[in-house]
Amino acid sequence: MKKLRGMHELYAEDEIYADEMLWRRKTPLTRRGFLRGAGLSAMSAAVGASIPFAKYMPAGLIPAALAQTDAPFEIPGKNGLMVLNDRPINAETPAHLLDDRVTPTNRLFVRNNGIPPFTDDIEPLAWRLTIEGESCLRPLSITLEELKGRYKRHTLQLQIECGGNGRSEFYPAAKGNQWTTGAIGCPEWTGVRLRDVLDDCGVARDAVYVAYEAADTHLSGDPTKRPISRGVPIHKAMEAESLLVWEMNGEPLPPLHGYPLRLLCAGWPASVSGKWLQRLLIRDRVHDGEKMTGQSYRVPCKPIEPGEAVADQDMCIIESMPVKSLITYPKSGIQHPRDQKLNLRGHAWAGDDRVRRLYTSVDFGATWQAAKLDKPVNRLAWQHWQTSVRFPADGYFEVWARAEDDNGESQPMVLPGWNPRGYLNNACHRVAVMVHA
Ligand SMILES: Nc1nc2c(c(=O)[nH]1)N[C@H]1C(S)=C(S)[C@@H](COP(=O)(O)O)O[C@H]1N2
Ligand SMILES: [Mo]
Repeated sequence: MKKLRGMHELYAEDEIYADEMLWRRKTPLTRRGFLRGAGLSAMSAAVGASIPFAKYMPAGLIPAALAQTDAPFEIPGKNGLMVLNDRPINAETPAHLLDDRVTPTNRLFVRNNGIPPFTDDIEPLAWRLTIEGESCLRPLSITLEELKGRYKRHTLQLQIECGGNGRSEFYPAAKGNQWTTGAIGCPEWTGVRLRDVLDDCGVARDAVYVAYEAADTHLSGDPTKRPISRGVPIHKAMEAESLLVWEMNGEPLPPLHGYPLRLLCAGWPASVSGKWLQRLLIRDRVHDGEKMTGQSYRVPCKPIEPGEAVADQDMCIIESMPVKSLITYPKSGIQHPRDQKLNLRGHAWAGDDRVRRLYTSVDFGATWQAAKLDKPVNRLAWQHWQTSVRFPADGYFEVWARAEDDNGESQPMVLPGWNPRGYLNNACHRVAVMVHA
């Protein structure tokens, strides 16, 4: 079930928590001031102007500009997202709001496993990244300012999709955020290549994995626990598109997306793209950090019956994500006149691979027609498609979209293999169209 809550409700329950969650503002004893940096920019963006007296603004105060509305709870700086959970904040984007070729910041889903660091505490240029680990030859500690100055900058459009996107459709139901289709986006990111930094540190011959540790804290408040620490094999870390980024869509990373520095390894479950990045470990083994083991981001190595138990040694870590697509226009449920063509468009992506064809159907998959499909702007960016269809009669129709990757793998029309945590649902996206005379 979708959870639509009002901002007032969140503030009424716990105003300090709401304030901290939304703006990452630390509540001073005086309960005043201190909102600056990215937290202040997030609030400014939400109210639509700079806030000259921000330093006097009491903690726990909903800006009146946002309070005087009955709209369901919106994460400030976001537009139209569905909130799935507010402890921690998780929100997804309805398909028709992902219509832009480059996902705007206000339309990118948010997935947090823990409590983000306080934005007020962060001096972005002094932020430190440490690189060490068993297979790191020359451990390095570098500030964000040095990182920006020392390595060549790259700007790429890279798609990130939560491994659990589509989870809500699995039966028996899987625990976790009940994502429908909206935990995906493809913004433009700016940073340096991870491999340029790793080369500087020296990667030993026995290196197997590169892992991240970050500044967010465990929901329980226990400082000895981490919310998440994942990683990728060396070959993925060394790809030209694996980046350490500080900008999204030409602006500093927003607080909820990893300000001031994050890792981005596109095409894999987005959980490998560590936010609030503090430490990289070059490991001589498969990383064994939080959410690398057990059922987290792992699926049965061989297909199983829905609901069947799987032994730990039969679970495999998810790597490249499967081929998938979205219909971003029209919005599901529209009315359409029968004598007119209906234009359709959307995006398609295929993990490390490329999409080679996109088909649509208006007869529940009985027949398919090929759409026009663009090449990706750069490797690991999603690809745009468009086509138009006619309807033979009045009544209820569904438009289905199905992508096929370069290996000939196609999206399934029904649910793919059940797995305990409900990962990797790449079933075809569908929208409803009511055709009338
Ligand atoms: N430090 C840290 N990095 C993290 C997470 C987190 O909770 N903490 N969540 C991961 C998961 S599960 C996902 S899907 C993506 C979500 O990225 P976004 O919130 O920028 O869309 O961040 C990943 N990186
Ligand atoms: Mo995720």
